[in-house]
Amino acid sequence: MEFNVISVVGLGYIGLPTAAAFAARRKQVIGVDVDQNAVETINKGEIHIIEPELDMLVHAAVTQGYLRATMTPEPADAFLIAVPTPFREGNKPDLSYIQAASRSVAAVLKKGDLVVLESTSPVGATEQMAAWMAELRPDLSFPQQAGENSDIRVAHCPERVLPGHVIRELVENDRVIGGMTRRCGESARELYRTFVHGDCILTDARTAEMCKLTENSFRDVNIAFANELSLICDHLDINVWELIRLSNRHPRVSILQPGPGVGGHCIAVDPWFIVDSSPEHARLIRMARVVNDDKPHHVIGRVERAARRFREPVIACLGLSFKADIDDLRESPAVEIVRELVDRNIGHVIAVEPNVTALPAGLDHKCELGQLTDAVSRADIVVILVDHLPFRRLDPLRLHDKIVIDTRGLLSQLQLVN
Ligand code: SAJ
Repeated sequence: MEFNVISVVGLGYIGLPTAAAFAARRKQVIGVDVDQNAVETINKGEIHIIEPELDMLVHAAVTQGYLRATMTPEPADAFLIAVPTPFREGNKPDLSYIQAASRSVAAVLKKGDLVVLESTSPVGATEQMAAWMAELRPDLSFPQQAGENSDIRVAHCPERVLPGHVIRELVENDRVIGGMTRRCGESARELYRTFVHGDCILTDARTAEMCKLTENSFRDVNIAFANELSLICDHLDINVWELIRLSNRHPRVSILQPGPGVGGHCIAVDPWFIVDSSPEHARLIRMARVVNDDKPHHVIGRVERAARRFREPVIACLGLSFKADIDDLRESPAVEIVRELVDRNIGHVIAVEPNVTALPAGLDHKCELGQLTDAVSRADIVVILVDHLPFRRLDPLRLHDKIVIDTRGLLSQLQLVN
């Protein structure tokens, strides 16, 4: 099967780099998005999201004529669906974006086409997507109706790239490909081999769906273990960072790092898809979510207790993004903590976030966006929320007369370095 024209539906953090990766291999790529601004920006050869190296790739792809964006799907040989799968009330997965995307694609499908779901999805979503498309196209056969002989092939191939390293990981990471039938999987594998250097391993769609959820839940459970240790160590007056460093000297122990909580749109969301599918069995996975979601409140409590020592405390909060050296503030525990400190009027809060030029809505009029050196020198309390590079370079002497609440273990690294 030859894939000359590839359509990527959803031009966000995953879809746009994927579209650019195909275009860089000289495939004709049609990007589809409902956001007019995204479509216009891409067609100018520019990007609407921040990811290292992506701007150059997209610029080259558009100017050389391999990539263009549109708001409505057009015929293609393969369609990749990379739209968000958030959760709605009650931590239930919201498949409405997948439903809308697959229905819009169904309208332009022709015999022999491949449709791949890339969005992280609960188990059964790929079959559901195929059912939605089949409803609209009774003239075509789908794998659930015709098995290996279907007109349309359908597969799930979850993305696994780390924000900030997307371009490299897209090419190097192994891919798990779950076909609704063997031929569906083989067809998707051929498509991904266009740019993937890692192994492309075949399985069924349900296993591929569960595999992605498992990877992120594994990380969530392990971070919860570290976060729980940090609470126990606070209580017992033990340095958790030293404890973890020492424990990790054991050849079969590898504990992750505690933090102010777990942020981002993946690890804090995906485990709920497992809990929702199998609530009576997913006890540990649910509890890990609860432990990690609770961590910001513990940090706020510590700041509140420290602030009682001052009449008008000045609190410098270092970092707002959900992890180091990125500008993404969405679902960030650091933002949650700063917002709560400000709302409770605990003191004068100065937020330091070197990767943004303005505070997010809701914080902009309530706290100051400061510079590192100035904020630290004015502060009574310094709360380290993100381990950004400039913070890792901070001279620990600047902190000697401050109360430091260090959620990232930066201080223990600084003391080791100096
Ligand atoms: N965190 C800790 N302690 C740690 C590691 C992380 O507190 O030891 C926190 C971070 O500060 C951050 C959150 O966890 O708030 C998530 O960060 P992350 O770097 O672990 O992961 P993400 O959300 O940026 O990307 C994850 C990745 N999944 C895994 O590593 C299993 C990535 O490969 C996935 O593609 C991505 O989710 C996704 O899109 O699902």
